[in-house]
Amino acid sequence: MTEAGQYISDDERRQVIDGLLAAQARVSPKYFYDLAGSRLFDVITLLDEYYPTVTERGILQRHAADVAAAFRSAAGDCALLVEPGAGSCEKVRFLLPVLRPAQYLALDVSVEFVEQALESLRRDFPQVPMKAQAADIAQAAPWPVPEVEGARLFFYPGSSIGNFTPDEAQALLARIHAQCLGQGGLLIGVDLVKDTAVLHAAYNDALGVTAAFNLNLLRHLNRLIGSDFRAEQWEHHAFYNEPASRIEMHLRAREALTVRWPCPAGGTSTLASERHFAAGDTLHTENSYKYTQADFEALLRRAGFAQVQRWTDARDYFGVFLATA
Ligand code: AVI
Repeated sequence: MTEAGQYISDDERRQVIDGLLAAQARVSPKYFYDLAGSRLFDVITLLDEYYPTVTERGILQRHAADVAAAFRSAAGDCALLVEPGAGSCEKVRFLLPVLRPAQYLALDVSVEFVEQALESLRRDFPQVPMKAQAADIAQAAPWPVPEVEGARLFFYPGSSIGNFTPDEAQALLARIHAQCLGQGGLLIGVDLVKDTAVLHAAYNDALGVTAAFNLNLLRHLNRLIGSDFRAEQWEHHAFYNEPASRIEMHLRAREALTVRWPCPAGGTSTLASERHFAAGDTLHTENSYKYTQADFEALLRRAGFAQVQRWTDARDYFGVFLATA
């Protein structure tokens, strides 16, 4: 999470500007999550229309003991539970009492945010040693996961995997598989393909919270690269792209407009410092892929996992997959 006194590296700044200048302008969904964006996302998870959070929580609540037993029988006792992108560390509460890991490691870009969450988790589970480490799991750098004797379980809930393209998702799953060192697994939450109307409503809620979450990204970009986006010139646009099996979120220009940003310090950059948008042009801000159970299982297998078990809700809206190395 980047806030006041924000820092963005030259490389990252160049990537953002490249995206703004692309034929279909785009920006990484990671820029949703400044402080306001993180709070807005928390509100999204409480909305009636946004079924993924409550559905996944229900599955974990009902099946955590089965998951722990399945992991134990496939890989043995859990020596280390690692949660990439841990955020508020809420869902791990279902696992800790039944999995009883020897250690819990929460990885996140914002280590301060996770540290706060760990304070209350430590009070509730004093027997489990816990640590937070800074890590951006989308980056190529190795994750700071300690060597342990015994099985590691990676826990990646929330269908965040859906925000990667299927190729990127497979690469990320393969990295996790490699880090299981032949004796561990991955427990992952995945949003499933379903009726288009249900998907549409989840990303176009009646209160407009998802719209505010999307528009807030413009304020964040202004702080990061000094651009002059004006939120009132843009509107939220989200739809299900059925052939690609993904929700697409865009910001659509309400009128013809030009966005400007300063040249990077030194002034030697060859990148343009403005982009014109015609009325109706969009800035693509997020993909959220939805999988069938069979397709996600196939993806896990292509990433190297040998055994896959899954649990779903009564409507088959969401799947929790346990894949072992
Ligand atoms: C974090 N991620 C899984 C959410 C999703 O559903 O793709 C982000 C989100 N975007 C709009 N609403 C929620």
